Amino acid sequence: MKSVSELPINGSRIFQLMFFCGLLSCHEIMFCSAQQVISDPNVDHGARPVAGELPWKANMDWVNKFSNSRKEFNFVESKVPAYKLPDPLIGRDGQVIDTAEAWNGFRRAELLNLFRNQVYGNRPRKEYELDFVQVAEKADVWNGLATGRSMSAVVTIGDREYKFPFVLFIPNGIQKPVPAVIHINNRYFIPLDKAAVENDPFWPARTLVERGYATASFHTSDVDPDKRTGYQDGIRAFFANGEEPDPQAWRSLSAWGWAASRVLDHIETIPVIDAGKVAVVGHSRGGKTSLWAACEDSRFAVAYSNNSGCGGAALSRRAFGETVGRITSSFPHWFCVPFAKYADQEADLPVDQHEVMALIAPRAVYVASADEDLWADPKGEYASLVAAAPVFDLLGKASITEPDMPAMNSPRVRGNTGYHIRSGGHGLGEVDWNWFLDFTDQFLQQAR
Ligand code: GTR
Repeated sequence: MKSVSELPINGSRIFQLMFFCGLLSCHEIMFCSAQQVISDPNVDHGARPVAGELPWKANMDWVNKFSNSRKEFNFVESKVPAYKLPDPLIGRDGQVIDTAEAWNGFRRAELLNLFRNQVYGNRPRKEYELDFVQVAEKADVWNGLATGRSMSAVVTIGDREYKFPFVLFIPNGIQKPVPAVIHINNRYFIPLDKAAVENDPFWPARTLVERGYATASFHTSDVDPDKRTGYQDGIRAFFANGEEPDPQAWRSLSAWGWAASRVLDHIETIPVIDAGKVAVVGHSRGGKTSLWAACEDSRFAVAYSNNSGCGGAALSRRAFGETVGRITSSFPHWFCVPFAKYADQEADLPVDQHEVMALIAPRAVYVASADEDLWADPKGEYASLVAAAPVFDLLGKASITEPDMPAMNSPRVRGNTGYHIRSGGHGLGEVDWNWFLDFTDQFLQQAR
C-alpha cells in the first residue's frame, strides 16, 4: 500500500488509498492494486509532514533568492536550455537495444564504461587482501534491542596496510536474516558509543533497527579525504603506491562507493543478515556516491540518493543550479578529469544521469529532493528517474513514468522506483528516512 503513498502515511491508509485511487488513471490503479500491504498501518513510524495538493513547482521566493545570490547560475525553469537526452536503449553504434539479453550482454557494460571513463573514473584492478577487525562490541544497545560493533576494515597490498573504521548494529533475537542499510556518511564519523546513545537524524541507527534492519555507517574522509589536496592520505594513493592518478582513474566518489562495497563484503559474512537485501544510502555528495556504488556493485538491492544534485540524480543537460563546470572546479577530486571538459558543453556528454538510474535497474532506486534545495535541481532529479523508465520496462519492472512531479511531501512510488520532495532545505533527516524506509520495506522486508 505504501507504494502508492501520494498521501502522507498516517491516519487511515486504507481510506487514503481508496480515495486517492479514485483520482488516478486506470494505469495507476493497476499499480495500486498490484502492491501489497507490507507493514501494519497502525504502527506509527514517525513524522511525516502534510502533503501538498498540486505537482511541485519551485517556490518563486527561493528562485529569486538563489538567482540573486548565485547570479552566474540558472534557477529559472523557462531558461533551462532545450536538450535531448541520450537514449539508454540505443548503443554507441546505433544499435537499438530491445531485449533484456542485449542490455545485459552488451549495452549495460558499454554505458558503465562510458561513466567510468568520462565521469567517475576507473577503479584499480590491483589485487588486495581484506580483513575485518572487531575493535569493540556492545551486546545490549537500546535495552537489548541490538548488538553494536566498532569495526576496522583492513586493506593489505604487500606489506602495506590501509584501514578505515565503520560501525555496525545488528538487531538481537532475530528469527530470520534481516535486511541491512549501509550509510555513507559524508559529514562525520559517528562512533559506536555515540550512536548507541543518540539517534542522530543523519544516521538514525536506532530507528533502522526498530524497523527491522541491520545498519552500518562509515565516514567518507576516512576512506579518501574530502578535499582537493587529500590524495596522498587516501585509499586511491594507497592503491597507486603514491603515484599521481591517471586522468581516467577513480576519484573520491568512486572510492567512497568502493568502501561501501567493502562494508557489504563484511555483511556477507554475518549469517543473521540477508546480504541479498542491502540498501546503500547517501546524502548530497554521499548520494552521488550511493548511486554510483550501486552501478559498480550489483549486489546492492536498493540505492537511495538524498538531495544528490549535479553528478548524482540531476540531469547535467538541464544546467539548473549547480553545473558540471562549477562542480568540477569546486570539487576536482570527486570526478575523473574528462568530466570537466563538458563544462558549458553538457550536450556533448555521451551520457546523462538518467543512465545512472538505468544502470541500477532492475533493482530499486529511491530519489529524494528538498523544496528549498534548488542548487540540487529537484526537477532534474525527478526527470532522470522518469527518463530511466524504458530500461526498467525492458527489464520487466514498473517504475515512475509520470512527467509531472508529485506534490510536496507526497512520496510517489511505482514498481521499483520511488521519489519524494520534502518541504525545507538541503539535508537528510527523520522525514526522509521514514519515507525511504516505507519504500524499502516492500523490497527488503516483504516475505520475511
Ligand atoms: C555542495 C555541492 C553539492 C553537494 C553538497 C554536499 O556544496 O555543491 O554538489 O554535493 O555540497 O555534499 O553537501
